[in-house]
Amino acid sequence: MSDDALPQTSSSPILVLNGPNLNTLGIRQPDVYGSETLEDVIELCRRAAAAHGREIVHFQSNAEGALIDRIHEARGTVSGIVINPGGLTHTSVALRDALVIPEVPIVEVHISNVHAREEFRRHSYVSPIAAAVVAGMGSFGYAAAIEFLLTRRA
Ligand code: DHK
Repeated sequence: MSDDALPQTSSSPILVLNGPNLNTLGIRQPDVYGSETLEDVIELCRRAAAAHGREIVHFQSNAEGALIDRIHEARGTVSGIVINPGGLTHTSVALRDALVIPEVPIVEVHISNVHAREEFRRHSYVSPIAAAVVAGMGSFGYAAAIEFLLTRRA
């Protein structure tokens, strides 16, 4: 990876990243994570971006390394990142280290209110490097995150 100036512009797409197990949305614990599928969530994100004439790119993986590789690729090509790191939120220094590499604002999203659940979900390695954190708003949290990134003042 070079240290060249980042070519991304303010109209570059928003990268929406989903970590482990989020491919099972709609099936997994619907009382906690809702009945919408990941496809539904991505469609919601697309609409939230399209309302501002903007686009998203989406990537989901159950593998930490694949998420990190995708974040590396995002450098210079995206204007912001919306990430639900799933369980890696609470465990992954490597994911957090990767997220600062693209040098764009990050919003951390959790569908559930992680603070009202088990104690281990209250700590996030990502929150300290995020511009904002959303938890407990269900799938709407992704749309809120995109709206925030597309309307915030730098
Ligand atoms: C999703 C997960 O998979 C959990 O590991 C997190 C998060 C919470 C969510 O609420 O979206 O603890």
